[in-house]
Amino acid sequence: MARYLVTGGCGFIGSHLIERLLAAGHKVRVLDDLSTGKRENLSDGVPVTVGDVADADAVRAAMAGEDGEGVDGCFHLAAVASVDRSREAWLETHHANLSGTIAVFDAARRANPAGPVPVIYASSAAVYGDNPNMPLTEDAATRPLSAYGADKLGCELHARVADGVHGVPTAGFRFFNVYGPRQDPKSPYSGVISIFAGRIARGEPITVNGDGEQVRDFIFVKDLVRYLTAAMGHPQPGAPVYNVCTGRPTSVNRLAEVLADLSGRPLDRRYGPARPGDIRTSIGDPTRLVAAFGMSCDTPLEDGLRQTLAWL
Ligand code: NAD
Ligand code: UD2
Repeated sequence: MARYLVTGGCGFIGSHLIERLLAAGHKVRVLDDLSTGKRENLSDGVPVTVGDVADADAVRAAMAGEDGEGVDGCFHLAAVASVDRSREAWLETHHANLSGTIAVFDAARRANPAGPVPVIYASSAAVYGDNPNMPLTEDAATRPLSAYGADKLGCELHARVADGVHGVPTAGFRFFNVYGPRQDPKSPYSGVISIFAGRIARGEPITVNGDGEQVRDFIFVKDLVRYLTAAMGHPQPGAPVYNVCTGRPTSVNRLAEVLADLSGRPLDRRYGPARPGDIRTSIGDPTRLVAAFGMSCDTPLEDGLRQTLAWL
């Protein structure tokens, strides 16, 4: 049994991670400002501190725990997870997304008398920006187009400092497009799958941005959280980063058709203007991920979509 702090634990991905940690018998506590996360995403009894991850005192206190028992590691997922929000609220999202990450690394170096504790953190495929070299390997050039992507790249650079200068072991995961139950279908900042699934299930029209032939690499959330827990179990030196992806492309048009088919509803699809700055193609190469962890993101899209629809 280990004790972990999960920042952003009330969110979509955090809540699945916590489910897995609790099932394995670990003790978990959460730091979350509840800006998009919800307590209802977690089972009763998981202690939640409501606070800002960019508040260094709040992070230190959350790592120490109420009884001062400390932690064995931190999963850092708290962030403003929307590219659009990072355009609208540049400085505010920067505080959460980059300063918040530095606050976590900083607290991790003094979290235990025995020494620094590992931090497993969420990066993003957004670090690649418009790099056209598909599928993207971790060595592909990073050229973020958004404040969100720039801050996630900043997290990776500071992870190298955390590791090299302060002895904090880290692992960063460049999530591609994550989907699954508990991704908010009502938020305009949510992922395309939850938005489409919610609207199709309610018999409402969907809007495809642009021609719908843009493609994404969709990963099911339950596949993803296995890597986070595995990385915590085997911290590696050198601040490694890993793509979390399937290597399989799906267009937005195809996604809409499969969702309509699975939910048994007619597809009312309308086409709107392309989203400014939208990336045309995003496909990751999972080779490094599979080599390091010995497992791939293997839930077929249809299965993951069925589970997502069943949750609505
Ligand atoms: P989410 O919005 O459901 O979860 C983020 C959580 O962080 C929420 O509970 C929110 O309340 C909390 N939070 C936000 N700002 C905070 C702050 N300043 N202080 C404390 N808590 C704060 O989003 P998610 O999809 O679960 O994302 C989790 C992580 O994965 C994020 O770091 C995100 O950038 C990253 N990510 C997600 C995707 C995706 O496809 N969903 C893709 C790439 C990366
Ligand atoms: C996702 C992540 C982002 C970042 C990025 C990495 C979400 C919400 N965002 O951004 O955090 O990590 O990947 O590159 O998961 N679309 C429509 N209609 C809609 C909604 C979306 O056509 O109603 C299109 C959208 O224009 C885009 C595609 O669907 O072409 C995917 O959009 P998204 O917002 O789900 O994800 P993305 O790839 O912009």
